[in-house]
Amino acid sequence: MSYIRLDNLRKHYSPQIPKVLESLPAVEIATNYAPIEESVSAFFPATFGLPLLELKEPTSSEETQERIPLTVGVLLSGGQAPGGHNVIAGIFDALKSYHPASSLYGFLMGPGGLLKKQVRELTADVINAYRNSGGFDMIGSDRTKLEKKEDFATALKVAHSLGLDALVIIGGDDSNTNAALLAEYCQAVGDPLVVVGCPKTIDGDLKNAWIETSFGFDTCAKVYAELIGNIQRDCYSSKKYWHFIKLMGRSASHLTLECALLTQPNVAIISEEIAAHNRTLNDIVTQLADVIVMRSERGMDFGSVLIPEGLVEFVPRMKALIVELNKVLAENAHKLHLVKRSQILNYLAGKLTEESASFFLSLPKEMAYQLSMERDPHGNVQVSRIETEELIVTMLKKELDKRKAKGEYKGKFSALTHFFGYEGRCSMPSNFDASYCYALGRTATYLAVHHRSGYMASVRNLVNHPSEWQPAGIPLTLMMHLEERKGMLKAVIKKSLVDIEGAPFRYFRKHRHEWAEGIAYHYPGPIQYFGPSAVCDNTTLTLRLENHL
Ligand code: FBP
Repeated sequence: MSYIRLDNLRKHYSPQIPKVLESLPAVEIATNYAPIEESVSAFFPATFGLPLLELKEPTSSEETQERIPLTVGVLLSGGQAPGGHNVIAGIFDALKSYHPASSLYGFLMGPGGLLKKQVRELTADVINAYRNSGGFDMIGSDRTKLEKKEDFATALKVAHSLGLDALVIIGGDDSNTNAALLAEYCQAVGDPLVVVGCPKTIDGDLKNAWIETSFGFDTCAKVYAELIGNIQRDCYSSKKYWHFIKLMGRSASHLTLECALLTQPNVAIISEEIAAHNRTLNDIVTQLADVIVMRSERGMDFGSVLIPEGLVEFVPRMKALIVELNKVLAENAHKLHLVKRSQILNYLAGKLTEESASFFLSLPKEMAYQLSMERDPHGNVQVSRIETEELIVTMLKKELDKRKAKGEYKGKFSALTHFFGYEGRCSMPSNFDASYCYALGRTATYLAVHHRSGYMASVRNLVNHPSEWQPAGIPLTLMMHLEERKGMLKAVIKKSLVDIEGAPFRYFRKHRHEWAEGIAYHYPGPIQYFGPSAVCDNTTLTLRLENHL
């Protein structure tokens, strides 16, 4: 029998593309204007108020201008997300079909590579080696922020030295906010460089009225759901463990919710609900203990619990502590290396309010250390490294022991913890993400061809067949609102959290009691790349429910 490696075979997969993107589309101004956050205009005097754009099939007489080769730069920013290479492939193919002498440069290791002019030309050989593959290793990524005037001036100098007509920034909300700032800078200094963004993040929190989902979310959720399903089947087979599974998603719980919809665990904690009801860690533990006791009484000393990695930041008391710690860490950054590890917790506690200090010191030591770790360049707590699942299990053991002592619980609690994060972020993109990313890349190129700067490439109608997807250009400033960052009001792209009145959460709320009480596990199995379209081309349940399917 012959043998073919899937990753090799996959290089030859042809993403399905919207009809509109098969050849150079025309750009039309959309008539359905959305409400605008006027307060943002002060921060973006040159680019605020751009119209929404739709890409349409051109009429045959439409293109009159001579085509001149374009030179475009691209960079990946932030955490990896499946499909990034296909965005680049989409940009490349559209550029070459626009004019074969066009060229594409990739900046190495993200925005940092742009500032240092670390760059490689992306030729057909390079692109072909990475088609439909996971990861960002074609050019790498980092979390360098582009937000200072000097950074923009350096970026422009680099762009000029390479003769760039356009720069495509593939990133999440913060990276696209920075893309908007660069576009604004270019406009303000009269530079013709076109800056276009693409919506990336496995967290799924870069979505709004115009962006249906960020790329990578679909694949990641499917990978995690496969693993959760496998664990649940093991759990149901041996009937002896409780599995506590933390899932990536720095702030929003979209990944946890989608995985819950796909696998129907006994419990899924959704951070946004915890925050909405002002629940404490003790409330969460009490609720979990109630489910464990109830299942035990029914003869089921086993189960599955999904925990979003951002949970700690949504528990009000913890949130207050993190805000204080952020400030203390920033103010004392230059002195911290002088403090011994054995003294660091007391040192930090000494600088917190009395209430936060006593809460901080009451936490398990490891957790307190994890909360004190350096923030990422955007000021975020590195929640992936906080072992919330361990904290919850430790607290649960105590609570169940108490109940046992009172004769309220007779079961056996044997807990195992897991964290699914990095194992999903670079996986081979699903058919959906492969096609979606490719379409985003083509859209970005066509926005550049039409000199539309300050836009995010968008592809909509995603629950339909890809041929019916609708590409568009969304003004970056349209997605912004004002937020306080490091004590200052800034205009930033708004992060989308789980809407607890939205259809996906309502579906979860309606069913979670039956999932808690019995066995309703689903075992989704691995991502399918071949087979019936209804199995291998579908996207998330979140999107289906949001579209009333
Ligand atoms: P982005 O928001 O940049 O897409 O990154 C998302 C994410 O994968 C989070 O889910 C996670 O908390 C974080 O990155 C981990 O970051 P790092 O790669 O720096 O450890």
